[in-house]
Amino acid sequence: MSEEMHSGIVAPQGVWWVPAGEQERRWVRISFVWCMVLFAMMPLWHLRGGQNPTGIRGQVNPADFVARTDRFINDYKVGEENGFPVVAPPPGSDIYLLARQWSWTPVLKLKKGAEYTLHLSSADVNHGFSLFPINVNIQGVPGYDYGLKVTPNAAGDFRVVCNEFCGIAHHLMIGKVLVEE
Ligand SMILES: [Cu+2]
Repeated sequence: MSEEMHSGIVAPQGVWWVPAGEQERRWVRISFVWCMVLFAMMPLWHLRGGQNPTGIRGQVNPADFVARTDRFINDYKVGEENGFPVVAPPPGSDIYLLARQWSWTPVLKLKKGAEYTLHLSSADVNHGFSLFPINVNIQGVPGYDYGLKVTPNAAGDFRVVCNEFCGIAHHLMIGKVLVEE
């Protein structure tokens, strides 16, 4: 049988068991070294880059998280806005933000320079916490309490935008964080 004539039944005559040429080996070595560089960058950038928040994570029953958020609202409620409670917790306290289809509860009123422990979770599906116009991104996952030490370093009126598609009214899911001097 000639070399050109082959089918799925008769294996073509190959060359892949010939040892790799020097050029090919060089590229394999370069690729390997580059893989290692990228691999090392993950932990390195976590520590040096300061862009990955290190939080306190724990499991929580979604209904329990809703109850905790309600308690938090009852404790520190100062008003209402568009039917949503406005909550002004004291500095140093644990603050709760509940994501659900399709809202963020409550409106948080914080003090600039004060430290809080933010607890974020969802009552139903995955939501994305994105603080606008500042680049802060956290996931709100049902069943998990994502705790994060936060210190607002700028006063203003911020929006919380959901950046994880969560259903038909996802684009309307906008929360509010107020930071006072
Ligand atoms: Cu969404």
